[in-house]
Amino acid sequence: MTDTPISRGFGPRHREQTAQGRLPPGQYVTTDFPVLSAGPTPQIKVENWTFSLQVDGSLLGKWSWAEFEALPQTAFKKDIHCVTKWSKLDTTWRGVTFDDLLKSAGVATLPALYIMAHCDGGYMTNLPVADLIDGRAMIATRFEDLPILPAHGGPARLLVPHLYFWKSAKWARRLRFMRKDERGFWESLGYHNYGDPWKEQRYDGD
Ligand SMILES: Nc1nc2c(c(=O)[nH]1)N[C@H]1C(S)=C(S)[C@@H](COP(=O)(O)O)O[C@H]1N2
Ligand SMILES: [Mo]
Repeated sequence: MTDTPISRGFGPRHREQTAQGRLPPGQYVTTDFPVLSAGPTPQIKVENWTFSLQVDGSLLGKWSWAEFEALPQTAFKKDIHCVTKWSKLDTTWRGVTFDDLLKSAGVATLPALYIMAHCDGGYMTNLPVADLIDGRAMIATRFEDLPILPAHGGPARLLVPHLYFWKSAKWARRLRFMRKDERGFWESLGYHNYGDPWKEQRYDGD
C-alpha cells in the first residue's frame, strides 16, 4: 500500500520539479540517511523487546516481538522531513499502523486526545492522537525491506511522516495516552509543540 501518487511519464528530467512541489519550505533533498540521536544508540534484543499501550498507569495492550510481528503489516512510502532541513523522498517502511494496534488491543473508543511516545534511552515526544489514526502513523520495524538499523531506531520506531522527523520516536517501547498534553524532549527545549513542516513549525512561536 502506498499513497504517494505515481505520475507515469515523469522521467528524471522532471525529478527536480517534482521534488519542489513535495518539499516543505526551507528544506533540501538528501539521498543519504543522516542519523540524529540525542544520546547513545541502545542495543535492543528482540527477545527482550515488548511494546505497550497505556492509559492512566494501566495497560491497554502489550505485545512481545513475536506477537507484534503477527499483527497486520502495512507498507508506507513517504517523504520525511527533519527540522535540521534535510528531507528524504520516497522512503519505504513496513510495520503496524496505530489503527491496527488499537484494534489488536480492543480499544474501540479513544481514551484521551494526546499521546506520549516513550523510548529506550529516555527520549519522549508528544503527539495528538488525531495525527496517529486513520493510517497516518505506524510503528515501523522495516526500512527498505530490511530490519531497521539500531542507529535509525531498530528494532522499532514510531513513524509519523507528516510531522517533523523528531516526532518519529526511535526505539519506541510505549505509547501512553494523556488526557492533557505534555511536552516531550525537544518540545521542552524550545521546539514547536506540533511540528508541521508545511507550516514551518520548527520552534515555539513559529
Ligand atoms: N529515541 C529517539 N528518537 C528520536 C531521536 C532521538 O534522539 N531519540 N531523534 C529524533 C530526531 S531529532 C530525528 S530528526 C529523527 C532522526 O532519525 P534518524 O536518525 O533515523 O535519521 O529521529 C527522532 N527520533
Ligand atoms: Mo531532527
